[in-house]
Amino acid sequence: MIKYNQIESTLWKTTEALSLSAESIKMLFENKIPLVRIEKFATPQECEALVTQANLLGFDVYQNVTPKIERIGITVFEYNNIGKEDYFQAVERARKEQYRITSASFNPLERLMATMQNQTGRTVRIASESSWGSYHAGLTRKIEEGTQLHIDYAPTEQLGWEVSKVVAQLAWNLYLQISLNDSGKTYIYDRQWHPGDETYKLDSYGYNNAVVSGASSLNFQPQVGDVYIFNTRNYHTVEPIKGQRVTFTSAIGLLPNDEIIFWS
Ligand SMILES: O=C(O)CCC(=O)C(=O)O
Ligand SMILES: [Fe+2]
Repeated sequence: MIKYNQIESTLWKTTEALSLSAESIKMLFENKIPLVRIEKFATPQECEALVTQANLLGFDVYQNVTPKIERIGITVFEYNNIGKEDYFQAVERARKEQYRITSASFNPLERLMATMQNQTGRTVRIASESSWGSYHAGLTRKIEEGTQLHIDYAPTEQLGWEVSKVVAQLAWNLYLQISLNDSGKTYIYDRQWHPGDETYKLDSYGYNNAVVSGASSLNFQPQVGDVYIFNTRNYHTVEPIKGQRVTFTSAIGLLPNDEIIFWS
């Protein structure tokens, strides 16, 4: 029986990134490993074409988030305050915007979902709700000033949304444009969120560093074209970069019936 609610630190059996397989994804959901990496998921040309289109379309900034994070696409995180109805009304427009970016190159979301389906043999689909329809999945995102220490975990953050039924949550990021100068690394801690942690919460999403004191961590410097997948119930942070840092990303959740869902 898989235990998703273990909260002890030092659960990881390795500090290496593993390649994508049914087994590595299972271990990532269980927080037994820190990272899955798909090398050369996309070519430099494919990534560059996505960035060119995204820049033509223009990025919006995340609401209520400091330091600044820019994105194209909509997030349940931001619509928590605005309302679920508005989120589902915005889905179609977000999908059209995404098509304008991906039609000039390729659709990273479709490629990743197909890869996951092939590797895991599980049902892989976009999250949906019977009364509202499909969620949006896939952001083009710029994190250049870094993030606060945070988690992304629908069972605590998206109460009242169907995605809150997931029993484990990951994020995948395809790195589209990265200035390689030893900055902009992603740090992941071997410490998962649990309810008592809310006393460490600082604002809309950041947590005090004390919450990870004593926990082991790892960091990685992404390369253009690579996908990294990690468990976002684990505290994580992105350091500021000197230059550009653009990704294509979404959340991945595991439902109790073993289906894998994607949303943003
Ligand atoms: O950009 C990254 O490396 C990770 C960003 C992040 O916090 C996430 O994908 O949940
Ligand atoms: Fe995150």
